[in-house]
Amino acid sequence: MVVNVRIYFCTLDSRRIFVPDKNRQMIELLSDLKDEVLIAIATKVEKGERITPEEGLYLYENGELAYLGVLANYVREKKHGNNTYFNKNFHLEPTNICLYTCSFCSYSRLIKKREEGWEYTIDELMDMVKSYDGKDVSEVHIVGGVLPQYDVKFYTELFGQIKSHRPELHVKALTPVEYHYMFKKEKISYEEGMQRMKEAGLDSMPGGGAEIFDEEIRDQIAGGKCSSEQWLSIHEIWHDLGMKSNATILYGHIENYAHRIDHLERLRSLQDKTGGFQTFIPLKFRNKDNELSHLPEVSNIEDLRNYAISRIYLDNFDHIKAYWPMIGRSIAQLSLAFGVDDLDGTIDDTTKIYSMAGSEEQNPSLSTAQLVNLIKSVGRKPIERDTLYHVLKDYSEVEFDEDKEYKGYVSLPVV
Ligand code: V47
Ligand code: SF4
Repeated sequence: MVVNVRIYFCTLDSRRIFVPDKNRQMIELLSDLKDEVLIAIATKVEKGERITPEEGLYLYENGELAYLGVLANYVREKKHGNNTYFNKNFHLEPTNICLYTCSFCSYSRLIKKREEGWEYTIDELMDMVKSYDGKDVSEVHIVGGVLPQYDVKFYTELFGQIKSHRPELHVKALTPVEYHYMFKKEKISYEEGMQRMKEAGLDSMPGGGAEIFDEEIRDQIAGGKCSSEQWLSIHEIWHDLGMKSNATILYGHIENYAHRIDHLERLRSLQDKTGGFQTFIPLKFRNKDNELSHLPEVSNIEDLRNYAISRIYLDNFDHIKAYWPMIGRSIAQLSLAFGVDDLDGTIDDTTKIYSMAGSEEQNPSLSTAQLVNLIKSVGRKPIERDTLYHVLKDYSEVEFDEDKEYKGYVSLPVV
C-alpha cells in the first residue's frame, strides 16, 4: 500500500488542517478545534517550547490521529525537512539462549531447552563478519541472550577481532542488560567496564533492554534483569565517555499511557544531562509464541499515535526511528508523516528477534533500491547515513537499473 500522506490527512478528516508552509514559520491547526488544552499544546509546539508530562498524557488520552500527525510532522520537518535516513547493516546474534525469562520474549530459549538454540563461538561469529567482506555495509548490530560464557573477555575479544579485520565497520553492540550482568560477574564497576568496551572497539550502544521503566511493570514483564536505574546509569556513563547510544520503548502490552509518558520523561531528562542519545525507537509488542500471547496487539492507529507523541515529547532527540521489519513496510511508510525520519532494518535476513515474535516481515530483507523507492514513493528524500548520522549518500536523484528497465518498458514507441 502506498499512501500519499498529505492527501490522507485531508481526506481522513474533513476539518481544516494546515500542513506547515514551506518556510515552516507557522502551523495552524484544525480551525474548529474546541479543546483549549490541545490548542495550547499546538501553540507550544509551534513555538518550539517543551510540553509537560501532564500535556504528554493529555495527548495520549485525547489527541486524535490527524492532530498528532500534523504536530509531529511539523517537528519532523523543522528538524529534517524531507530527509529520511537509513543505514546498511547486518546483525550478529551470538546466542538466543538466555538466563532471563522476560514474558514478552519469543526469541530466547531457556537453559533447560538449550538444544533448541544456538551458541556461536568467536570463530563462527568472525566467519559471519567475513561473509560481508566486499559488501556495502557500514554497521554490525550485535544483540542476543545473556549467558555466562558471553563475558567481558569474550566480547572484548570479539570487538577487537572485528576491528582488526574491518576497522571502518561500526560496532553497535549489546545493551545494559548484558553489560550489567557481565560487569557484575567480573566484579568491575560500570565505569571500568564501559571503558574496557570502548578500548576494545565498541563504537555505540543500541537502544534495547529499556522495555518500560516503570518499576512495577518492568518487574512483571522483565523481572530479574537490569533495573531502569541501572539501564539509565550505563547509558549515562557511556555518554560521559563521549560516546553515543539509542533508546527504545516496548509498548502495547500491560502498560498504560502514564507509564509511556514516565518512560519518555526519564529519557528526556537524561538527554538534557548528556546529549548522548541519537535516536528513539518505539517497539510495538508482538504477541506470537511468548508468555503474553493472550494480549491483543495494539492497532496501527495506535502505532502512529505513539510515533507522533514520541516525536512531540522528545524535543531533545534528533531522530525517531521506525523498525520496518517489525511494523511492516506500509506502516513504516505512513510513520514518515507521524514524526519518523529514520527507517532501520537489516538489508539481509540476519535477525530473528522479531520474526519469532510474529512481526510483519518474516524474512526481513530489502534491497537498497526497494528501500529507496519505498521512501521516495511517499514524497520523502532517501539519505544513506552511517551510525552516527553522517550523510553517506543522497539517493534523491539516483536511478537503479530496475527503475530503468521499468521506464524502458513504458516508453516504448507507439506505432
Ligand atoms: O529490548 C523483544 C524487543 C528489543 C519482543 O538501537 C520485542 O538501532 C516486540 O532494541 N515484541 C531489542 N519487541 C531490539 C532493539 C533494537 C532494534 C532495532 C534497532 C535498534 C537500535 C535496537 O527487542 C528488546 C525488546 O524490547 N523485543 N521481544 C516482542 N515480542
Ligand atoms: Fe533474554 Fe533479552 Fe529475551 Fe529478556 S528480552 S529473555 S533478556 S533475550
